Amino acid sequence: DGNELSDILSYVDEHTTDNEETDMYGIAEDKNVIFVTLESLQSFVINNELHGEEITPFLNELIDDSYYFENFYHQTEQGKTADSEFIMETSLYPLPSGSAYFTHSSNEFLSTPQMLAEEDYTSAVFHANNASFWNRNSMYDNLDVDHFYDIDAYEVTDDNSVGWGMKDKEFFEQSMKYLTSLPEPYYARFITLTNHHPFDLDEEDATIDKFDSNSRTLNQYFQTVRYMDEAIEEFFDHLKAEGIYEDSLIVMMGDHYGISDFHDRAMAQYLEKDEITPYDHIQLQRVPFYIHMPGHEGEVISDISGQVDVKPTLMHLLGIDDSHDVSFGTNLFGSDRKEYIALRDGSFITDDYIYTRDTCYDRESGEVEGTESTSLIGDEVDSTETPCGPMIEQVEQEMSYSDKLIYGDLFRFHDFETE
Ligand code: GP9
Ligand code: MN
Repeated sequence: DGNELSDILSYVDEHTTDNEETDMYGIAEDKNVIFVTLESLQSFVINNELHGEEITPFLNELIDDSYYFENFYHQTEQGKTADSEFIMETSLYPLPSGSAYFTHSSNEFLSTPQMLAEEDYTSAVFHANNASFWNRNSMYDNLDVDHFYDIDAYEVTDDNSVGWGMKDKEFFEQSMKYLTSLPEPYYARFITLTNHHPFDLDEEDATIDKFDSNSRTLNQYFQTVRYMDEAIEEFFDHLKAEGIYEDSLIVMMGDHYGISDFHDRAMAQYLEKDEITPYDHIQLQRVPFYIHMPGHEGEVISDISGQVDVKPTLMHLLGIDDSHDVSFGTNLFGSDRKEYIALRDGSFITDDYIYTRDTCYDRESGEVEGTESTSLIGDEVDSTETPCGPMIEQVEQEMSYSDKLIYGDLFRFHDFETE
């Protein structure tokens, strides 16, 4: 109802709307935006080694001339890739269960493609899978995506496929003819596929040896991650060859974890730890986030950040006023940021602490803050006894506001223009 909506709008106004001008504002104005979803890529492989070799040589080097966010968390739930898309196209949280792509695909949203259309951008999504997977075809119509290059746009053969479908190198190569035909400026989003569970790869494509543990999944993961690294490098080469690279803003984001806690023993072995604690588990939810703009040196940014921040950040770089948007993230280049990154299960990360499973950890050391006081008292979380306490309820409140917007389709009652 109307009152509910106005509560939510004032919350968002107070906590996430920021019109701060920074020297990054508008630096990518009118540029083509190329966004790459890095399937199942987790940050722990970046600048890390296996058998004494870099796992991701290209992505490691790319950090030198990109804005690279080393403490960027995925915020997805059961909707996995679809959730990651939903978050970055709307700056809302994904649903606690199921996926908004299926359950709320005809809701009213103010999406990134829609906001960019107002600036004369053409939007396109490239993904060599069936259009109906994750109900993308319906959702993309609703989000105002102009062109969806799905499996029918590609020549998929047994030879150029593995695991879930077309290999990423082929995918990028075959995408180029469509990309170059788009009217500029465009917002083109590429969703990769090869680095997907169970991480199968043809022997001829493997350029790093498997890991050796009790987890076949983790063992193979390093190989498909390396393959992705090479595919991205080739994609950059195509962009350069077509003269697209120089004038583009290239943004890349891991969509969600690839290795679940089912593989904790193997993961602990790889990370040379005794065990994977709940604190480690949260730290493993970091995924790479790159903003690469040719000609800009960039920097490694350690501030905590998350997928809800992508949309406001993009708008900021493009110089698009988004003060009318209802978003739960903040521009990553601003100084007036929210003080936590909330994960969908209620866990959260602040500058100093990590809260998960009723326990508050020191973010730096991973030590538990306080002792028994972090446990449940009756049915209530004793939220005053740890330094995380004050934020537990706010995070819950924020999630429930986001859920209410989606479940109630409340944007039907909101006029984004006149706010
Ligand atoms: C499917 C691909 C993978 O098209 O995006 O989806 P996921 O299983 O990672 O959610
Ligand atoms: Mn995925």
